[in-house]
Amino acid sequence: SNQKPGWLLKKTPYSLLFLPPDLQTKVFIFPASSNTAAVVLNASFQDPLTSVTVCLRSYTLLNRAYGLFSYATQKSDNELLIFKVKPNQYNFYVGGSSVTFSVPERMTSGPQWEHICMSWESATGLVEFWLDGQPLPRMGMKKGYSIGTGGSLLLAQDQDSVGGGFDINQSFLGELTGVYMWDRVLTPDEVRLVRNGGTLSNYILNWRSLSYQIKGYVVVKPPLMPIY
Ligand SMILES: *[C@@H]1O[C@H](CO)[C@@H](O)[C@H](O)[C@H]1NC(C)=O
Ligand SMILES: *[C@@H]1O[C@H](CO)[C@@H](O)[C@H](O)[C@H]1NC(C)=O
Ligand SMILES: [Ca+2]
Repeated sequence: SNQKPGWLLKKTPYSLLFLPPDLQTKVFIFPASSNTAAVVLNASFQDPLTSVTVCLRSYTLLNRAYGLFSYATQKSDNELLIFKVKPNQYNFYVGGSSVTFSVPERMTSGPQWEHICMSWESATGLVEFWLDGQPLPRMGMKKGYSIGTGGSLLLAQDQDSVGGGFDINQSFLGELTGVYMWDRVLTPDEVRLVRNGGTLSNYILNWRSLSYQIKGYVVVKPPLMPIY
């Protein structure tokens, strides 16, 4: 067919509006390990962040390390980073420091989507990590710090410089969906709501209205099974 990539362009009687697409029924597929594939996100926040929450869902069979969510500034390539070291270990970075969450073995066998929410607040330094709706014991780092503006934000790689420095052995191979970011720490009720596909307000990143740019081999498709 000659169907145009409709998401960029929505006609109204009076004007052309450029609306970011609603990806509710879509996933990003990263079909191959690479040091080029990534989804670059437009997360414009005007002031340095003293609180933040990031939520996303991932689906992968990888056993090796990979970057899921990477925000790099001139000051630190790991200004905000969600990095999975191995199936039972997540590392979260703020301002170049990190905490490690060793998570329990999964009770069920077989592949499944994994939902995470990670938050950090400057006032206490506390990091919250919610895995499939369960909070882990909190840890802390970078008390008093602020996450800088004007950096480069992307999915599926770990930046070692602003916008680059990818390592194929730390690339994500699999499927991602439901990526959200707020400049606050979500309440437990809000985390549950997000996990169940509900909507909140005041997003920095909103999967239902996402400004993104694909780099390299990334495919956008519906999931093969319902996610919620
Ligand atoms: C990024 O987001 C900001 C605020 O939502 C918007 O003003 C800007 O046009 C966006 N940039 C791109 C390249 O989409
Ligand atoms: C990635 O890992 C493979 C297998 O361990 C290794 O042979 C290769 O040199 C690594 N590549 C890089 C860029 O580190
Ligand atoms: Ca890095």
